[in-house]
Amino acid sequence: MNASETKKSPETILNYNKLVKNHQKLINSPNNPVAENNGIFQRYENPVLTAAHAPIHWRYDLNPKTNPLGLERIGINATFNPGAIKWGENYVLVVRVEGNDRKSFFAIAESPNGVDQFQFWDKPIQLPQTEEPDTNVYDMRLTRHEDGWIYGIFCTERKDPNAPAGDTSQAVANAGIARTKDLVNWERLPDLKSYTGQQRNVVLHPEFVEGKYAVYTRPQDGFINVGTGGGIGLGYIKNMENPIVLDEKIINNKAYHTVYELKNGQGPSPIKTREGWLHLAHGVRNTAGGLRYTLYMFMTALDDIAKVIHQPAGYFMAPTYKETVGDVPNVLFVNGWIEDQGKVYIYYASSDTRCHVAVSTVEKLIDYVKNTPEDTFTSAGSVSSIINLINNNKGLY
Ligand code: M1P
Repeated sequence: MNASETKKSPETILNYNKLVKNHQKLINSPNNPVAENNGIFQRYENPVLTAAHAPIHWRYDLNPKTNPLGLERIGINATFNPGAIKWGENYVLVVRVEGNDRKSFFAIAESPNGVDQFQFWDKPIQLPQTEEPDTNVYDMRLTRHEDGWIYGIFCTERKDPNAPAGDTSQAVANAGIARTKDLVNWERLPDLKSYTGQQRNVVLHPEFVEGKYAVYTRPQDGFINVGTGGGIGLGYIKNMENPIVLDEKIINNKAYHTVYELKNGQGPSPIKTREGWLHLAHGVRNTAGGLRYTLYMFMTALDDIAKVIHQPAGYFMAPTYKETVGDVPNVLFVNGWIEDQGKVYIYYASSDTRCHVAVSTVEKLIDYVKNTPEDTFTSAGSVSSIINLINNNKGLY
């Protein structure tokens, strides 16, 4: 190939300029609250992150010698399930970025206001490996622990060594653990050791409990099906450098004919309030159209984090029509929220494809968990709750 053949053509230069311009336009487009809300939380019009937010220099070889035609080299398929943390004045997400090759990895995106202008840092996180390399990693929960570290607990997935010959999809899920003080340098700790099968949706509680680390778990028999496992568990770890979970017990179980009938999982680390710990979780039920993932809330006691003291019936958030569409349809999933001076920024993802924000307040969420009727587990019970409300409203409408 001679020199003139390797030069960028005018058409290629035009394409690059257009790419950069459109990317900047996407990042800088304002995000407005949607017109309607239920008083509990405020959704926003646009996703805060999509695959198109991935930086151009992650995707394109910008060297005219090696990419004279200006083609995309590495495709990004989705950005979803972010962990979240307030970082100085800014709002930071540790995003699950998934390439066209199906591998997920973590990358940090930062915004000055929490609802728009999220921009990825220069490079994805290069996560240190254990002796047994991860095949795939995803869904990092961030916890600013009172020991001074920021912990990121995530799912690490590897091929099941006991899968029958010819079965190329069986995997084993476990919790990988990394910690940092600056979000740049990450120290990898050993993977979680628990005695209850596979683990996904493992989350660190931010405070010591009787001198131990407390972790929310989700024991499961298989990779997808929780089987006889399931429910949100709570266990204790003496030393994060040798993370063995002790005394694991289920504090919030799956239950027949609820939105968390099939399985559930703790979302982000809980928020401490004057009334108790606010928890956000996902619940899964089966339908003729496949699994449906919605978000629900509950509150645990300040003096006993194993005790659920309030749990509203049903879901807190379910996918809107637009949110039902994506790689894995009908899914809302959450593993990041930020409490900031009484405001709560909930970073949820839809259909394993993109990230959104919904904004509420601690005050509203406490009211929601305390005063929404609990599940009665029957239709007649649901009607009773409505009749009570109607009777209390008599004379008021
Ligand atoms: O595809 C929906 C979600 O499925 C898994 O969650 P769970 O373990 O509760 O079924 C995870 O893979 C999650 O990342 C994904 O969003």
